[in-house]
Amino acid sequence: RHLFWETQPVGQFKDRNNQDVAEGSIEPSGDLASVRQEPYNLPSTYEWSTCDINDENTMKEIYTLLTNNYVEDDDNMFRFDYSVEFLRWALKPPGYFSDWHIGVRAKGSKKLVALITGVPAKIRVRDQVILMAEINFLCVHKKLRSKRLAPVLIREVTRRVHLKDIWHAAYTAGVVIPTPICTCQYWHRSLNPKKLIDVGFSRLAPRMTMSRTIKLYRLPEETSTPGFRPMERRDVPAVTHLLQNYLAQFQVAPVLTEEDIEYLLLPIMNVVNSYVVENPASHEITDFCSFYTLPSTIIGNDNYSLLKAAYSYYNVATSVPLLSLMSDALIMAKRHDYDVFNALDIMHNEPFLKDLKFGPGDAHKWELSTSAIRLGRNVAG
Ligand code: YNC
Ligand code: MG
Repeated sequence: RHLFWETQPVGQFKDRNNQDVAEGSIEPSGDLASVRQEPYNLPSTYEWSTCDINDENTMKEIYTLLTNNYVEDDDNMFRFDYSVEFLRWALKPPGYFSDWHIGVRAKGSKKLVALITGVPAKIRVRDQVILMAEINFLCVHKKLRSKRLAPVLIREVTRRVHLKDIWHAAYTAGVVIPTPICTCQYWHRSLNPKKLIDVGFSRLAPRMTMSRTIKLYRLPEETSTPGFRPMERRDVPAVTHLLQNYLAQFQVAPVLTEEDIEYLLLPIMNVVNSYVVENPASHEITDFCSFYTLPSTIIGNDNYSLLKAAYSYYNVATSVPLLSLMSDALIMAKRHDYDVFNALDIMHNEPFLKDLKFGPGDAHKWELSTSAIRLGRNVAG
């Protein structure tokens, strides 16, 4: 039973195989005038606090809450350690709303104890483009878990999304909640196998020595694609074009403008790395790859405290095989001293994962869900 989720306008498990339940919006788009005007009630010793993410101190408070209380792997060995710069990047996309950055504080100490955030995004679902909220960074302090605070946070962000006349949302979770439209799995490519083995992220394979393992994962120093270089502002129109064409083939995908691409993909040190392939003769931009930086705290290890991880973001290959482009991305990540390169088995990633020596993660799967929208079962990411 999901006592909270059963009350929400999301696909319900009981309808999963019911052919009579039509695809599309679950509720008709709401009536702005009927949206509740007051915030939902919190337990009496807590209060709502809209987080001003332009304020350095508030950003540090968010950072501290997440770095100590956010997502861990199933064995509680690693915990996401989003940097302040990354959080700023994730929370301030074009058109963001300040009042979708929702904190909960203890009334007495004013300590930040919970968070939920939303940012606006245009998402195409088959042939319909829908303005949605992307919900992320739901976090309740470890000492306040299992007190049904999460449903209050979710109701409150829903109310504030509705107040902007937006009636749909997209989000991912490492737990199964009613009802995913897509499930995917992380794959990991060792860049620094010795450290990964030392900290327990990976294990030495049977009959493998450390030195053979290091040799197995060794990468060339130099990228292989002629014209491969970091993306610059002047590349934005070409990259937008490449990416829009690429995303058009998927059943669910964001709709990205030049303004979005400039914001999301122009390199920011230790946040996002992006590379283009510029044809040496024609100067045309033919290919593009990118990754973002999300380190994890290594919990309780005497020798290492941080796992430096790169996560595959958007990649579009037209002039070279995707495999070569991704190999160059791995080389850049290695050169920047990342320990591991992660990718999900979505978009066109699956074919290159095995060839480039990625291994499947044993960590939980991430489920993409939508709120207020129902999809048939034959939708693929
Ligand atoms: C979760 N991750 O099932 P039921 S992902 C959604 N996403 O409800 P309590 C979740 N719901 O089953 P706790 C969830 N985890 O009874 C749990 N739930 O119907 C549901 N972890 O609440 C759960 N961050 O407060 C149950 O649980 C109810 O104290 C139980 O708090 C949960 O950001 C949590 O993994 C996750 O900080 C806050 O465990 C806490 O355990 C925690 O008793 C570590 O809650 C960090 C972590 C989640 C990362 C993420 C996306 C969140 C999406 C939220 C849904 C958005 C809906 C759309 C809203 C806008 C709509 C419009 C228009
Ligand atoms: Mg709770």
